[in-house]
Amino acid sequence: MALNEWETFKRIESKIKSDKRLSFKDGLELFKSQDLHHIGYLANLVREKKNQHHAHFIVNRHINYTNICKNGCKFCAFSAEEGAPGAYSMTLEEILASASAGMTAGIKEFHIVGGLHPKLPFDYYLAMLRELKAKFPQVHLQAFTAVEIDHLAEISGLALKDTLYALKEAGLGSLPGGGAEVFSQRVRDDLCPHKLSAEGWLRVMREAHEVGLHSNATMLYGHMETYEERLSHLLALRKLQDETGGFLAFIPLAFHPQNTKLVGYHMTTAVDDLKTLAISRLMLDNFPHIKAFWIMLGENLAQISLGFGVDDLDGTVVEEKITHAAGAQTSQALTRDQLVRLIRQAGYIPVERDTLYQHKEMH
Ligand code: V47
Ligand code: SF4
Repeated sequence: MALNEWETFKRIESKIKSDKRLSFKDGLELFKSQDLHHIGYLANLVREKKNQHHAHFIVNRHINYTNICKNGCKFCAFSAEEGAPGAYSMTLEEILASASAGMTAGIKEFHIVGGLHPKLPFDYYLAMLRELKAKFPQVHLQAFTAVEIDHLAEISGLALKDTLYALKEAGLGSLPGGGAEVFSQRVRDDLCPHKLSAEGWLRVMREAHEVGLHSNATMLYGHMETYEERLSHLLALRKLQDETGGFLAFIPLAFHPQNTKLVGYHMTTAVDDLKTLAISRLMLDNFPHIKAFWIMLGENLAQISLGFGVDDLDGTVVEEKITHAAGAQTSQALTRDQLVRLIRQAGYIPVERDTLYQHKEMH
């Protein structure tokens, strides 16, 4: 290791040990370093301080109610135009049937995400929440990304805050972190010019937190973004979290290129995945949790990531369409026992949680 890199690591370690914030420059030096193990060691210091030796997971089910979407983001293999082959929208009966299918024992969360359908009315979304809540009162509804919330405000004709209140009243428990992509305008102009802007995404999250809804946050990485753009994204999230404290977990999402409009792009490498998770842990000093979505990373790498800053592996999932449309080779479901085994064999304590990390059960 070059002397100046050694000095950089020492400087960053002493900042971490004295609870000082890492700067943009610190983050950039870490991204440019090839010393993955040293980065992991630093991330692990923060992980152990915040979450000890615990590795969280949840028994949940994903429900993707429609893939019809007017945005047509270039990185998305899931969405379809209305009437195109494979385009679908679930009826409320189908949503309820999907919610009841398969592994329902002890289920704590439905994670509900879909495309921006040009015709579904606001009442469809309210009825979805109400009926799910009536049938599964004990299950938390984590539903609708900031992008969908903005779309719902548009179709309801309500102000953003009133839209959030109406959804909350119908049973919405929290917001998932999707739709953030990378905040860089350069990237968005190319990959998702029709999508809610970065400022719009942050505004929805701010208002959601203000009405008492917690949320997660994500970053889609491994396409055309630079390290600098990743860091600006992380710092924008850190700033909002300083103001609201409403974020629960940050989830870096590894880009999957298959069947997307981004031809010639590759899957992310294990080194980039672990580095991104670890540096996220280091930069986001005000986020309680860093989550590795095993569906995107694969079970093996998700297990290893527990030593690189990650303290949450998401959940049982059961049915996943967004990443699988883009070539994910992982299965779509893990049982509670499989998650417990993965975590135990990595040497961590499996902690089954609810969405808000309020009730926890050690395994
Ligand atoms: O918003 C789209 C991304 C997100 C691709 O909040 C892609 O706990 C990779 O946000 N390759 C949906 N990613 C998934 C998501 C999520 C997943 C798990 C947990 C949580 C949480 C949130 O997936 C989308 C978009 O950013 N995405 N296409 C792709 N080809
Ligand atoms: Fe639509 Fe979301 Fe896919 Fe973009 S990523 S096309 S907003 S479903």
